[in-house]
Amino acid sequence: MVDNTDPVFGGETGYTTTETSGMVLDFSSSSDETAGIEGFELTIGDQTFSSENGEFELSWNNLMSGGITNDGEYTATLIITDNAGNQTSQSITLNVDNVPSEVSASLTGALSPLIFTSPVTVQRSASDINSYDLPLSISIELWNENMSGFTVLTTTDALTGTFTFDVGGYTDAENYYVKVVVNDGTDDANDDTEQFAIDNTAPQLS
Ligand SMILES: [Ca+2]
Ligand SMILES: [Ca+2]
Ligand SMILES: [Ca+2]
Repeated sequence: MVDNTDPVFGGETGYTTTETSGMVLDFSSSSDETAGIEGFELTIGDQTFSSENGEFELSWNNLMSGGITNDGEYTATLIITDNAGNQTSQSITLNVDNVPSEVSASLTGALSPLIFTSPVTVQRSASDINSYDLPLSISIELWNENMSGFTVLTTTDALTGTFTFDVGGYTDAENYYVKVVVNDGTDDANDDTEQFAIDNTAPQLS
């Protein structure tokens, strides 16, 4: 039997997953007319995975062993070999989406629970499932009525803690907001917002 013809690639050339999740790649629709396909090899970074039927079920640990440790676009190389030794090479794109950080915030003030005078304390707790995204950048913002503008009260990279600020100079209003924004260095910032009222006016005698 003479077979000088390369195998024909079949399947998708791009795959997407999220950080910490695995990925299933399927090239089983590849074909070789004469000799038939002997096997498939997929190389990610310096790691090579083998498959007889063209299906690769890769865990996150498998992907990490090939150097994929964060969100981004990566390139892998698939080589299909037929039983006569002919080979076809195909570039495969692996997209990894970021997992946004988590954050929660709570407020306490002198007239808790909702109407505050100074001092106001913001308690925060932030986390990210991907340890390589740390340290997170955390911003504590004070938004005015109807969320039409804000001031950054402080920034930090400490995941948990409290921040206290003074509202003595602010105009009384029912709808101020504290927004705690957490960013893991990607576009996927996350936040938690708490509404509160400021009352700096003493009761009037009538
Ligand atoms: Ca062939
Ligand atoms: Ca990430
Ligand atoms: Ca993340």
